[in-house]
Amino acid sequence: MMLPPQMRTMKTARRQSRNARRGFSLLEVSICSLLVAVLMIASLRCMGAIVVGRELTAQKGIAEQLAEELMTEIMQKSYKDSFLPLFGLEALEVGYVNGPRNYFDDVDDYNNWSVSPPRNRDNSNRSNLSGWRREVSVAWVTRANPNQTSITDTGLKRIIVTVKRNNQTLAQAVGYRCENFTVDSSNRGGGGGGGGD
Ligand SMILES: [Ca+2]
Repeated sequence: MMLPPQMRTMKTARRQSRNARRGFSLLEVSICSLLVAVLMIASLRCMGAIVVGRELTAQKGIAEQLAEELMTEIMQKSYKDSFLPLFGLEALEVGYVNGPRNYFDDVDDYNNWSVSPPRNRDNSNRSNLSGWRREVSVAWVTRANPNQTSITDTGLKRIIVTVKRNNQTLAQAVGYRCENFTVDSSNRGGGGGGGGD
């Protein structure tokens, strides 16, 4: 049946209004979906950062322990060799340049020690430390300014132990050893410095 032009106009207007409402609803849904997606991405990034942060904190803890352990070992040694002391390994010790460290008997024997992965004092390997490295540098420093190195024996040595994982430095320990400082090894824990680590 043919409707009058006025009624056709009203019907068309109602249809257009319904379409407009439907289009607006779809737009709202789209915006909501986009917001949810953005929030999910932000949440995942946040979770990822937390996981990475925890992993890095755990690795730094291991690195600090490795650095402290080696520093303690070095600080228990003599300031210098008792027989014809040189800076570094003495003549009869150069065969132990790569360990075992059982034969290191003074502080500067550790100079340039760099091994990956870290080893026990008897040179045996340690487990679960693939990609890790411990490095040691020893230098004479002036007493007036311990940050300033010296080419002559000042009676004070600076020891730096650096621990890296995949070439990234995660911990560094700095110690100073005086010539007139004597370590009382009987007062140290862990069986007086014995053992293999
Ligand atoms: Ca020595």
